[in-house]
Amino acid sequence: MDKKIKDLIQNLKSGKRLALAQIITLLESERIEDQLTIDQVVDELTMIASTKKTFRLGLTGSPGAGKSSLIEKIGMNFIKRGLKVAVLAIDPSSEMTRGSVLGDKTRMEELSAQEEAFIRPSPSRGHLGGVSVATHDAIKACEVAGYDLIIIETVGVGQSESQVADLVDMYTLVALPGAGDELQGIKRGLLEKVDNVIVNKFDGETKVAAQIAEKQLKSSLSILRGQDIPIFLTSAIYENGIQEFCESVGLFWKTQSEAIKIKRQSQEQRWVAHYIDQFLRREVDQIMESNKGLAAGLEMVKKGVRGSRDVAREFIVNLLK
Ligand SMILES: Nc1nc2c(ncn2[C@@H]2O[C@H](COP(=O)(O)OP(=O)(O)OP(=O)(O)O)[C@@H](O)[C@H]2O)c(=O)[nH]1
Ligand SMILES: [Mg+2]
Repeated sequence: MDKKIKDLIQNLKSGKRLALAQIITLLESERIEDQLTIDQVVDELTMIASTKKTFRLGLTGSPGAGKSSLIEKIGMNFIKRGLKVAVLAIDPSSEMTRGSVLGDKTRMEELSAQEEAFIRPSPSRGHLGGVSVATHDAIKACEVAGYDLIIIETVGVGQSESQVADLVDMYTLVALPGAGDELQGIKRGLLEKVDNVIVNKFDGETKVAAQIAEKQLKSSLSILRGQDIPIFLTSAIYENGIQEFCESVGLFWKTQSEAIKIKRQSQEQRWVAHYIDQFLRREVDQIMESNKGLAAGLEMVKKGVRGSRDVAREFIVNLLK
């Protein structure tokens, strides 16, 4: 490891924000020449992070459900308990423009002004439907930098739910008032994975609809899971229900450290497969760019003389030879 990186890790350990931002940028790098360094950095971060009693909370829900508004309140709640809070917001729409970054900052205005808070929007890249492996690594960087509570915000799209579930100690669905789970586009896969649900916007005109959503989700969850999944009715605007949710996070964090440890161990094992997915994809993309056989195949697809499936399969067969 070169001296620059060693110094960076040293600064990270002493809690310097700039070092944290720089390390996360490195972890997000897709440059081939950075990958070996990233592997070494992540190994080191993993070792240091494993000694910390942190908590990783994931909030997933449709755009506009109120995730950022809730995180603002949840974050402030834990900062008032004397803890440090990091927020990693994964935004699929921000890939090109980093569009809603500003939106997120204004939704988390009070939190982002705190000395004890770190907020990092990351564009989702790659092919994993919203979460990149960099997020898994970035959590550890936040922990090494001394953050106690790490909150991950994701929009539950694509295939990302199992990956998000593998990132966090507690996985929370943020649902909107009104329509049942089908109409809200909440996927079965997500309902199967979450540890609890927040029905937000339990206020004003949407108050009654929130209660209806709670009832519907309760019955869907009991059929699907055969066990009680806690549901919280909240208003991020009026700060209702937030305290109860934070209490339950705090209780779980405090009393379930052994269960959390075991959960993280099996998550870490599953990350081997997630990393393989990502690494393979990256290698294959590279090969695809310069592969003559594939280029010829693509030409034939264009002329309509060969099928696309056929060309794809031939490419893979040749690759694995
Ligand atoms: N009435 C009401 N509005 C809320 C509540 N929470 C959030 N909102 C509003 O809902 C809109 C979306 O809130 P955000 O916190 O940005 O939602 P989000 O889930 O983070 O949205 P994305 O990041 O775009 O996916 C904003 O206009 C908020 O002011 C709530 O509890 N009650
Ligand atoms: Mg948001």
